[in-house]
Amino acid sequence: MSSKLAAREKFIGVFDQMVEELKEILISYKMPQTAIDWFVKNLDYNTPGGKLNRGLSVVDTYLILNNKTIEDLSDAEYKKVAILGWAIELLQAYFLVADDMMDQSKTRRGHPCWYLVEGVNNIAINDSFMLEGAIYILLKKHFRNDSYYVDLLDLFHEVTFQTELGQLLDLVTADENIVDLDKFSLEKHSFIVIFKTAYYSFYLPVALAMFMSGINDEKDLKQVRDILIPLGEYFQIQDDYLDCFGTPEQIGKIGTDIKDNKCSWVVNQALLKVNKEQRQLLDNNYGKKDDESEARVKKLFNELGIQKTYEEYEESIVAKLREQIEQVDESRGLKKEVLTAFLGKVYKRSK
Ligand code: GPP
Ligand code: MG
Ligand code: MG
Ligand code: MG
Repeated sequence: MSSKLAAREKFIGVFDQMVEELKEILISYKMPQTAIDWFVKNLDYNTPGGKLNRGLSVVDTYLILNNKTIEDLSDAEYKKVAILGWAIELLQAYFLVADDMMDQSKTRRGHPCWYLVEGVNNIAINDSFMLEGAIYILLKKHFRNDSYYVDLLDLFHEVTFQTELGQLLDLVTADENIVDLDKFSLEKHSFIVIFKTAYYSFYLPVALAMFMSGINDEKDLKQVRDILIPLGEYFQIQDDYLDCFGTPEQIGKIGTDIKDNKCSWVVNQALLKVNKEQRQLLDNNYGKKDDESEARVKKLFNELGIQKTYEEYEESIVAKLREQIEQVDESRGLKKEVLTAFLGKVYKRSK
C-alpha cells in the first residue's frame, strides 16, 4: 500500500472513533435510538467521502512543522491532530449540506445531495447545524486542558463567520430573478471566493497545525495567510472553472453556476471579452433555469476561448505563488514545504 493511501486509512480510522465518541454523548443524554441513528447517518453520509484534502493537510502540516513522520507520533498525539483534521471536515460538511440547498444542487461527491435523500428534506438544515455542533463537542473533549484551546475556538468561530460572509456575498450577487451582469466584477469575485473558500480551506488547516505545534505569533500567522489566501482564491477559481468545464464524473457534482446566476470567474472573464451581440446573448441566457439557455452560454464561453484564458491564468498565478513561497522566512520555525505541499495538491487539479 502506498504511504499516501495508508495515511488516508489511518485518518479514516479516527473518524470511526470520533463517531463513537459523539454517539456516547447522545447516549448520555438518553436520546431515543431513532435520533442517534439519524445523527450517525448524517455524519456518515456527509463527512467522509470527499478528497479529505483539508483534514489530511492538518496532519501533514503538523508533521512538517515538527520534523516528524507519521510513525514518530504516539497514538495519542496522532489522534489529537487527526481530530483537528476531522473538525475541518465537519465544518466543510456543515457548509456543503447547507450550500447544496442554497444552490439547489443535485449531486455531491457522486451521490444525491443530502437534502434530496428520501425522507430528509428540510431536516438537512438541522443536520447541518449538528455537524457544526459536533466540532465544538470534539474540541472540548480533546483540547480543553491545552493552553491553545481558546485559540482553536477563536479561530473556528472567526473562520466560520468569514465563510458565511463570503456565502452571503455569493448569494446576494446571484439574484434568482433579476439577472444584471453589470453587478459582476473580478474584484467582487475575488472578495467572494477569498471569504467563502480560502480562509476555511487553506488558512484554517495550517493555522490549526501551527497552534498545536506551539507557533502562535501573529507575525507567523500573517506570513502563511499572505500566501494561503491567494492560493485559496486560485483553488476556488478552479472550482468555478470545473463547474462549467469539468464533467460530473470528474467532479462528483453537476455544475449549477450558470443556471444560478453566479458571479463566477468564468462569466467575469467572458464579460471582459464579449462584443455587443455576445453580451446580448449572455444577458438573455445567463441565470435562466433551462438546459437550452445554459448550453448557449457554454457554447459562447467556448467560442471566447475561456479554457485558454484559464490555462494562462493558472500558469501565471502558480509562478507568482512559487516566487512568494521562496521568500518565506523560515527562521521562526515555519517551513516552505508546508506551502509547496498545498500548491502541489492544487496545481492542475481536475476534481
Ligand atoms: C463553495 O461554493 C463555498 C462553500 C461550500 C461555503 C459555503 C458556506 C456556507 C456558510 C454555507 P460553491 O457553491 O461553488 O461550492 P460547490 O461548487 O462545491 O457547490
Ligand atoms: Mg454550491
Ligand atoms: Mg455556493
Ligand atoms: Mg462551485
